[in-house]
Amino acid sequence: MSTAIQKVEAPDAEHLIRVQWEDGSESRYPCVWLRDNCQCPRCFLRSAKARRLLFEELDVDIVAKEVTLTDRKKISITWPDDHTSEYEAEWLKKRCFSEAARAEMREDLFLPECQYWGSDLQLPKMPFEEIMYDDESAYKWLCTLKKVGIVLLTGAATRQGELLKLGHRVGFLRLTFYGLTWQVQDKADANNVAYTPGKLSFHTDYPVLQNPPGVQFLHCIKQTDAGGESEVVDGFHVANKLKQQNPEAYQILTSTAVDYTDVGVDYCDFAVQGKQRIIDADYRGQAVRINCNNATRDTVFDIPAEKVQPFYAALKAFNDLLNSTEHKFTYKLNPGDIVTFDNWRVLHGRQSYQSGSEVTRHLEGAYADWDVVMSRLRLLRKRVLNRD
Ligand code: OGA
Ligand code: NM2
Ligand code: ZN
Ligand code: ZN
Repeated sequence: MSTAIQKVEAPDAEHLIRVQWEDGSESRYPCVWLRDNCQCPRCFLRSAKARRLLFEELDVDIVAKEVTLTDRKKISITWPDDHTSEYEAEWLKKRCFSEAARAEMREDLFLPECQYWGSDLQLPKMPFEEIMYDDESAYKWLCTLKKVGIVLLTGAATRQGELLKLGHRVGFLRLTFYGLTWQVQDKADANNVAYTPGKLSFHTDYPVLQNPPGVQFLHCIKQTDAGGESEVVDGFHVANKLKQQNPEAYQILTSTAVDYTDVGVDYCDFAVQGKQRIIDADYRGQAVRINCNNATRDTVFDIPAEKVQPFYAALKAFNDLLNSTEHKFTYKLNPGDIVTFDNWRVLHGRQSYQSGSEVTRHLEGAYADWDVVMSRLRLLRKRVLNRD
């Protein structure tokens, strides 16, 4: 990287420093930000990579007293109280406030790139064993999971416990009222509709929670011959379509708080209540999380009576799009498969199957948080690409 500094100046009338790079481009850094981010041991705790400087100690109107170019790789600033700060060229360059530099940093940190899909999905597949011992494969797994929203891992053992291993691989699993891992099979007195042989229409898991699990793992241990097929659909892609085709429905689903409920006993007893919008959108109106589960949507519905039917009509419009053959992808899990998917984006479902006296179908499931998964992705990238 050519990050040598040509010139640095602190124009009198401005509360910022101008850095001119070797290639002729210029970056501007506000003085208050520079003082706030002084990297000296008094202001910054290296061992924690965290700020020691207290906000109370920061003068938000501060202006540099003197700025010097130490060598072409470092600048030095003296503040009015004679405290001095040094900043390296490369460090500054990464933190440039230009739109382009910020976009680059944003993409690097959060990998926002999204590859939409419909029934044409080429379901990404990777051997479970490979991602378990090979860092490059694990990195590729998590990048694809982030970008496409779904990856099938194949060749796991056909017994319980594989998801605990996968949990260790990423860091740790998310404990919920259904346990650290949970068994999807036909159960007597099922405490969840998932634990019956019935059809599960498109849903996301656990929208009753304030922070629904970001990532879901489903490990097929036993599969029934007839029925039990899986379905997935790209919720963000379909939300975009709804926004185009039926903006009124989109407006309703992105603004109406829906009541969810989950009451029962499993890992311990629980009585959970929550409110979520079916489609969570960001400031631009772009969907960032789908919260949709028909089974746990509460009978209590805390909206005015006249808004109820329009809400149902909007949800039907969304549900119709989810189920259109153009959008949904159908496949069947085989014993040893682990489907890993973005539970904030991908809605999943399954066909019904025959109940019997024996267990004919058994999946083990688990959740992880996106914070944990993205953390592992960044660490794997650093190791694989030998960066930072
Ligand atoms: C679930 C679920 C899918 C399946 O347990 O929430 O969606 O194939 N299961 O049984
Ligand atoms: N299970 C699979 O929101 C939900 O109730 C989804 C959760 C029971 C852990 C199902
Ligand atoms: Zn300092
Ligand atoms: Zn589910």
